[in-house]
Amino acid sequence: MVCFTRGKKSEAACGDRVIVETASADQGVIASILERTNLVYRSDEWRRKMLAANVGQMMIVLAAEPSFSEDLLGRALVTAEVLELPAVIVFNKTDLTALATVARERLRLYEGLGYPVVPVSVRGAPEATSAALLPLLHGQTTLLLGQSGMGKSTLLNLLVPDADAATREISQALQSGKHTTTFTRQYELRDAAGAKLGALIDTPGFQEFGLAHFTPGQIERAFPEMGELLGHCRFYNCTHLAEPGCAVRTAAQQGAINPRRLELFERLTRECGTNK
Ligand SMILES: Nc1nc2c(ncn2[C@@H]2O[C@H](COP(=O)(O)OP(=O)(O)OP(=O)(O)O)[C@@H](O)[C@H]2O)c(=O)[nH]1
Ligand SMILES: [Mg+2]
Ligand SMILES: [Zn+2]
Repeated sequence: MVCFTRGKKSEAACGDRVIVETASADQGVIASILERTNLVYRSDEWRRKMLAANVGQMMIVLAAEPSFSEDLLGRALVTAEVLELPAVIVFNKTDLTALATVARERLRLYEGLGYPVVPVSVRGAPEATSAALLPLLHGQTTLLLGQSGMGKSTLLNLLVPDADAATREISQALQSGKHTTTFTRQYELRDAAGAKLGALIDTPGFQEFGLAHFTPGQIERAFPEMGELLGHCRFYNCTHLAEPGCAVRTAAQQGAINPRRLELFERLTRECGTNK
């Protein structure tokens, strides 16, 4: 049934559970949205963009090509930590061997932090990809996140054959300046016999991922490598940006915190609270 909202602007997010009132034989109206277990969204100073609600885990899809942004990867991981969602990094297009070797090296840092990295080739080795990912997707509602062209919809089409989601060659996508997937949608994941295994949410590729809605406390707790250091700075309200006697900065100077991660922490802390 096609359902509409009462107001002009929809407050419902993909994955919401809603109460629907029947308006006609084939139309309904969303009367209310049930309480959410979580809501994944991004924000900047001016606006918020809802991604999905009631998510069980995140799969961040990266690829050997196009080159991925570590800033965006870091932001997705911080979101997962704040919302207490498990995060898996899916590293796609390993068939592009030379590029994949270089990109894979950049991911060692994240593996070291405890995030699983699953190398796959959705197009080159579809059966092995399904075998590697299906056990992780079982019983979960999984949010697929990533930049444009990484292969999220290709992966969705592999796992949900009747999804028929549009995919596009990267060169075409970049020339048109548009993303192939233009809206967020949840799909049911079923086994060969039709039994429900879980759900997959495909999203449009993002180019920015503002986290202005998080607090500094949420940000610092979202960095696993800082966990044991918190509370050991000279000042109890240390922001870890410039204070003397900061345990985080000392650890970074000693090489225990990667400079790329410290820089991300600084960027996110400066963004904090600009959208309340
Ligand atoms: N070489 C190679 N190409 C792949 C693989 N998986 C996907 N692709 C290609 O990558 C391109 C982009 O794939 P999409 O699935 O449209 O990417 P997307 O992440 O959904 O992009 P948006 O919808 O714009 O966010 C397509 O041309 C795919 O065929 C792979 O394993 N190897
Ligand atoms: Mg897509
Ligand atoms: Zn500090």
